[in-house]
Amino acid sequence: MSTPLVGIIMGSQSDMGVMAPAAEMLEQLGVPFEVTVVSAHRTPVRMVEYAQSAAKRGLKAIIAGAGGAAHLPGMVASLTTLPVIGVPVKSRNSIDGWDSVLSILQMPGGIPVATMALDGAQNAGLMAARIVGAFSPEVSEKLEAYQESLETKVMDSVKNIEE
Ligand code: RP5
Repeated sequence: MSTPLVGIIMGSQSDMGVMAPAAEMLEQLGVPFEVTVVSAHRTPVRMVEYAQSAAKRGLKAIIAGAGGAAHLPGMVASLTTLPVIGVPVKSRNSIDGWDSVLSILQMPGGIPVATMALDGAQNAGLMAARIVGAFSPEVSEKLEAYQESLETKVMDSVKNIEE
């Protein structure tokens, strides 16, 4: 197994269903990754250790998903200079997801989090792959092929409609 280049973390095991597409995307694009649960509020020391060791362990980007008072992505971003991609999770006690979106999106100047759409884990996987792909021709080629496959799908549907 190669050294993970992307870390996928989430505030609770209950986020796994929403976060799985990030892992699937990275798998499909051949980007090695790791997945674990890190809670900003319930395992704060673990969060600090994870974020502070991430770059030393070889990670190039961190995808962090959380719901409700979703402080994990922002706090992790404050503890590393790696790019952090935030996924707001619409958890069951969520105020329609807005709590998750706003607590990840509204970062103070100086500490950026690349915030995805609500439950947007697939794009988080793609964004992390793009970061890795900027330095890896192999991953970049797979991303190109992926985007071509999206175009082909749409053009096939156009043909079906027009026939
Ligand atoms: C957040 O609270 C987690 O990210 C999750 O989205 C939400 C609910 O967590 P559980 O109560 O299911 O553990 O911290």
